[in-house]
Amino acid sequence: ADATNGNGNGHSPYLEDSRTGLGVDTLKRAIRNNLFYVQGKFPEIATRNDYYMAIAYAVRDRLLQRWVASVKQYIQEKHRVVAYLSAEYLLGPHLANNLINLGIYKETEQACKELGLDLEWLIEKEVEPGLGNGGLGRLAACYMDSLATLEVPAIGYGIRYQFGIFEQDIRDGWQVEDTDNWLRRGNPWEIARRELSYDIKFGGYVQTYLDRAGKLCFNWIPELVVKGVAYDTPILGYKVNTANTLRLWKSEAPHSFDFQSFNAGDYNSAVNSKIICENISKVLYPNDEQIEGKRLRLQQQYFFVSCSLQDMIGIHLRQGEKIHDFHKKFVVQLNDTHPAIGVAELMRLLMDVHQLEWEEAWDITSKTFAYTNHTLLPEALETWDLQLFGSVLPRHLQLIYEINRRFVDYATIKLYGNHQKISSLSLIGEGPRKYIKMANLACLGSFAINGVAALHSELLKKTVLKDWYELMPHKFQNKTNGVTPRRWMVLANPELTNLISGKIGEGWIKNLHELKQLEPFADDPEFRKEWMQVKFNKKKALAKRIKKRLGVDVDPNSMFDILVKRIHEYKRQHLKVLHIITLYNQIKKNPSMDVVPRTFIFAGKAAPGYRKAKLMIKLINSVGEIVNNDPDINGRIKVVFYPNYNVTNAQKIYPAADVSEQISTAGKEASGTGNMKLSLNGALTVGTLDGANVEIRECVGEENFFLFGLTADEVAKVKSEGYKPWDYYSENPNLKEVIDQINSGYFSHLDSKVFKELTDSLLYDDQYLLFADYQSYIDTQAKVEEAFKDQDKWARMSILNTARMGKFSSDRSIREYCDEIWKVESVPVTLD
Ligand code: GL4
Repeated sequence: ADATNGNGNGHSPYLEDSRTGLGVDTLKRAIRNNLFYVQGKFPEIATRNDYYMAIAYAVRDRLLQRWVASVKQYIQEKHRVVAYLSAEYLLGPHLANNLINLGIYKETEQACKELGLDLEWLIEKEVEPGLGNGGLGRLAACYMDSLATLEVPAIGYGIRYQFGIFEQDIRDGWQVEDTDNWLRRGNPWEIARRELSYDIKFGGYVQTYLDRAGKLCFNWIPELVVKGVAYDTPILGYKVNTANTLRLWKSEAPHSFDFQSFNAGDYNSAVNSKIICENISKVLYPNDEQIEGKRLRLQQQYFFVSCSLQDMIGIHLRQGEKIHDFHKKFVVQLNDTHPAIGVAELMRLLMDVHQLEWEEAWDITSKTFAYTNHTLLPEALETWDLQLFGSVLPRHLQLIYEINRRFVDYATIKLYGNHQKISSLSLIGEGPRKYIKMANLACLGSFAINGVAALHSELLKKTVLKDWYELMPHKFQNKTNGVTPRRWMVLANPELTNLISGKIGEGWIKNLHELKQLEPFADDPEFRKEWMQVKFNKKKALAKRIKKRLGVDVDPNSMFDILVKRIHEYKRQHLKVLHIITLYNQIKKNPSMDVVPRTFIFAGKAAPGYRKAKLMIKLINSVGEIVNNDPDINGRIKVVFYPNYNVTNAQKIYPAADVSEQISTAGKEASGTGNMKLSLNGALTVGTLDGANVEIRECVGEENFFLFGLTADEVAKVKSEGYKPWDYYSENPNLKEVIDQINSGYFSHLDSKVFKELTDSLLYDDQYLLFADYQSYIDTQAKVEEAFKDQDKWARMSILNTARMGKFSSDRSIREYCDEIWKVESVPVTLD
C-alpha cells in the first residue's frame, strides 16, 4: 500500500472522476497510452520530450470536452460574442496553466510520481509561444484568461507566427539575437482547422462598373491571393467549463498556386509564389512601441484582420442571422491600431461582398469596433505611406478616401473654419508624402476609445487624441490594465499561494479583492516570518538559476532589486545604472561603510534595430563586470543581466523580488503590467507617478511605496522652459563623476568611445529627463535601504502590498470592458 496517501485504502488519495477523467489513475493510464499511441514510444526509450508530449496530450484531451461543450452552447444559444483582435499574444507555456485551470495540478503531479516522472522537470521542457513583444501582447493573453474565467463568449484572433520574438543571448555584454523556432517539436496545444480557410487578396487594381440596375460597383482584381488557415488553441477558464478559442491564422499558398507557371515548367516561379504567401505569417516584428513601415507588416495586419472578419461574418450567417445585425452579434476590440484596417475591411465586406449601401455599412461598422490605445509615444503612432498602402490595398485606399471625404464634410460644419484641427483629424496626412493615419481611422470607426490606466486616459484626452476628444467626448473611457492571478500567483508562486489560502481560503484566486482579508495578518509576527521565509526560498531558487545560467554567485540574503521589461530609453534602465555606479563610488571611497547588500537584476530584450537600447544592455553588463569583481566591493553589490526575458523566466523572477523598479519618465509609460505582477508577489515599488504606478500607490498606500521624480505635468513644464541637462551635470558632483567615469572608459577597458552615443545623448538632449530625476532617485534609494534594514517592518509593507492589489486583476478589467464597452454577459457552460 502507498503510505503517502493517508486515506488508508492503499490507493490514490484523489477521487476518480470517470466522467471528466481527472483522477490520478485515469491520468496515469492516459499518459501511458499517449506515450504509446501518440509518440510511438515505450518507457525504456522515451525521451523527456516524449513524456512532455504524452502529458500534454492527456491534458489536452481533458480540455477538449470543455471546449466542445463551449462551442456547442455558443452555437445553439446565439450569444453576443467578443472578438479580440490582436497582432500579438504573449501566452507563455500552456501545460502548467492548463493543469491549474483544470484543477488537476496535484493529481497530475501524483500520477507522474507514480510513473517515476518529475512533473516540474517536464513542465520546464515546454517551449513557450512567444507571439508578442512585451506588455501589449501579454495583456491580450491575460485578457483571454479572464474572459474564459468569467465565462464570457469570446474569440481571440491573431497571427500564428512561425517565428515568435527572437531569443536573446548575451555575448561579451552585447545582445545577440537568435530565431525563435518554437514549433520545432510540434505544438500539442493547437488544432489545425484545414477546412476553415479564407482567401485574402493583395495588390492589383480596382475595376468600376455599373450593374444591371445602374448601381456603381467595385471589383478588386488582386495581384496576389493568399490563403489563411485557422489554427485553434483552447483557452480554459479557471475551474469553470468555459474554454474559449484563440484562432490564429497561418498564411499559405492557395491550392492552385501559380499552376500555370508550374505547368509551363517554370518551377522556380511557382515555388517563389508559395514562398511569398508563406512569408506573411513567418515572423513577428520585434519592435515594441516603434513602428516599422514595411510592406510585409501591412500585409500581416490586413491578412489576419480580413481572415477574422470573414470568419465572424461566416459564423453569424451560419447561425441563420442577417448581415444587418452583425454588430449585435459581435463586438470587435482593436488591440492598438495594428488591426485598425478592420474598419475599412468591414466596409468592403459589407458593401462589395454583401451588397449593403454605404450608410448602412457605415452604421454597422461604427457600432462594431472599439479601440484601445496603448501608448502616447509619437514614434509608435502608426501611419502608412499612402503610395505603399494603395499598392497593397487599392480598394481600401478608395474606401478610406470616401470615409474621410464624408467625415471632413461633417467636421467642416462642426468645426467651422478651424482648418488646423480638421487637418489633424483627417485620416490622411499631407506633406512631402501623403500618409494614412491609423489612429484616426480607429477613432472614427469605433464607438468607444480607451486608455489603459487613469493617467494615460487623461493624457490621451489632453495630447495625442485631444482633437478627437473635443469632437467626440462620449467615446472616451478608461480601462486600467490588470493581470491574471492564476499565472502570476498560483502558477508562479505556489508557496505564497498556499500561505495566503491557508489564512483566507482560495476565494481570492477568482476574486482578487479578497486579498484584503490578509491585512490583519501583517500584524502577526508568525505570519510575517512565514511570509519572509517564502520570499527567501524564491530568492534562493532564483540565485540558483543565476548561478547555473551566468556562473555568478548572488546572496539570497541581499536585497533583490529588480528591473525587468523591454529595454527602452523611456523606461530608463540607464537611470538605474547611474544609481548603481553612484553606490559603487560611495563604497569605493569608504570601503568600510555600512551598506545593505543588494543584487541588481535586469532582464529585457532590445529591438534588434534599436542601437541605443542595445548599448544600454552593454552598459549594464560592463558595469556588472567591474562591480562584481572589485575586491573593495567584496560582493556587497552585484549586477546581473538575466538573458532572454520571456514569460517562462518572468515567472521565476517576480516571486524573488524585494524591490520593483518602475522608473519611466512620468507621462511615457501608458500603464505597465510588470509593476502589478511584482507588487502582487510582495515586492515594494520604487516608482514615478506614471502609468498604473499612480493607481498602485493609491491602493497600497503612499507609506508602502517609494515615490520619486517629476510628475507628468512637471515634465511637460521643464521641457517647455528649455531643459538643459548639462546644468544638472555640472552642478551635481556625484552625477558628474558617474558620467565622466563612463566616458573615461572605466567600465570598458579604457575604451572611452563605447558609450559615447549614450552619454552624449544624455548630456546634450536627455529627452527622458534622467538628469532631472537623478538626485530624487538617489535620495529615494537611500530610503529603500533604510527600510530594508528593518526586516520586520519590510515584511509588513510587503504583506500590505499584496493584500491591497485586488484592483489589478485582469478579471476586474474584463468585467469593466464587458459592462461598459462590450455589453456582453456571462454564459455558464454545462457539460453533458
Ligand atoms: C504598451 C505600454 O507600453 C504598456 O505600458 C502597457 O502596459 C501595455 C499594455 O497596455 O501596452 N504599449 C505598447 S505599444 N507596448 C506596451 O507594452
